[in-house]
Amino acid sequence: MLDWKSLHKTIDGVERILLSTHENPDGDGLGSACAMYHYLKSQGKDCRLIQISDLPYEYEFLNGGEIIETYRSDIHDDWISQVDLALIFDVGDYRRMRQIGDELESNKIHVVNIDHHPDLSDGRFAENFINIKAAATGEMVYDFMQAGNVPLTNEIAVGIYTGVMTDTGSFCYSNTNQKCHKIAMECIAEGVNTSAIYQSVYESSSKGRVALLGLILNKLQYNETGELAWFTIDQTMMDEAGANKKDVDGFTDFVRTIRGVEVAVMIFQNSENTCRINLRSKGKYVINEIAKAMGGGGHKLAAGAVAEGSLDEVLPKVLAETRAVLAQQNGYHE
Ligand SMILES: [Mn+2]
Repeated sequence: MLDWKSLHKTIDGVERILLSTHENPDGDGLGSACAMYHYLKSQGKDCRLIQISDLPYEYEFLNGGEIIETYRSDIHDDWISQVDLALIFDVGDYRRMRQIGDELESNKIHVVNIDHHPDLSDGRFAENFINIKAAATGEMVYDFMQAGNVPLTNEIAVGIYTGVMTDTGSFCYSNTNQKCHKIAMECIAEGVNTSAIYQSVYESSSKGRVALLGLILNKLQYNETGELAWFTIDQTMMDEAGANKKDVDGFTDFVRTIRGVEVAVMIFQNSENTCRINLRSKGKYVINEIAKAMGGGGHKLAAGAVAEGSLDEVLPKVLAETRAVLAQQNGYHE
């Protein structure tokens, strides 16, 4: 059991608190941070939720009161330099905070990691609250609230529910358990509109996103056994589809749904000299070692990395790593 009471104590003893999550934020990181934001505000804390990326359109519903800020050095550095405490949700790796992490480090801020990703022993977190058995970081925020007898308000419940819903693939993935459903029940009791959240997250594709999906499906590639499927995205495709960087989220999950595919890989050239790598497994193979080898990390069945280099440089490396893992593991079972 994690000592959530000690975290309550730490929070009670400070005034100014920064909340953040990883780049390209998802429903779990944002939902967890939002739930905590509303709790801290109710406690009269001076807190802000600042993260490094643009807010994905599908999570606008979390942003009532425009509480989610995108980091800008000129706007935020002064404030960040004065914080007493930073709470980081679902980050997986300290580096995935980018400049926010650098600011926290250079100002020697007490940074607390709240996460269900494996502990990377980064050393830059002053405290780690890690529970790799939790289906979502949102579940851990729920545990934190429980430990402090904090009643769930609607706003807190919306954040927690969003975390659990998105990280369990709407209560379908293998990490879904009774506790996830119990949390959902309590959130619904607080008036959370579950179908509205579902629609916001999964039924708000832009036309550019769908056009891009068409392009990637057209050039989807498979290995000899058909267990591995991969696709690449370059700027030409983005331009042709009229898509933006946020539009690529979820494509790897979709490719994993193909019958016979065990591992799906996306490689997206997201800047001149970096590629974003996304890996998804149905469960037969553990794929976070591949992400690690590429400088990233993640869960056993869902992981990613941002690697230096062009598509032509990164693709062969990722494929070689992935093929090696498939050959080595020859079928992994939990
Ligand atoms: Mn998560």
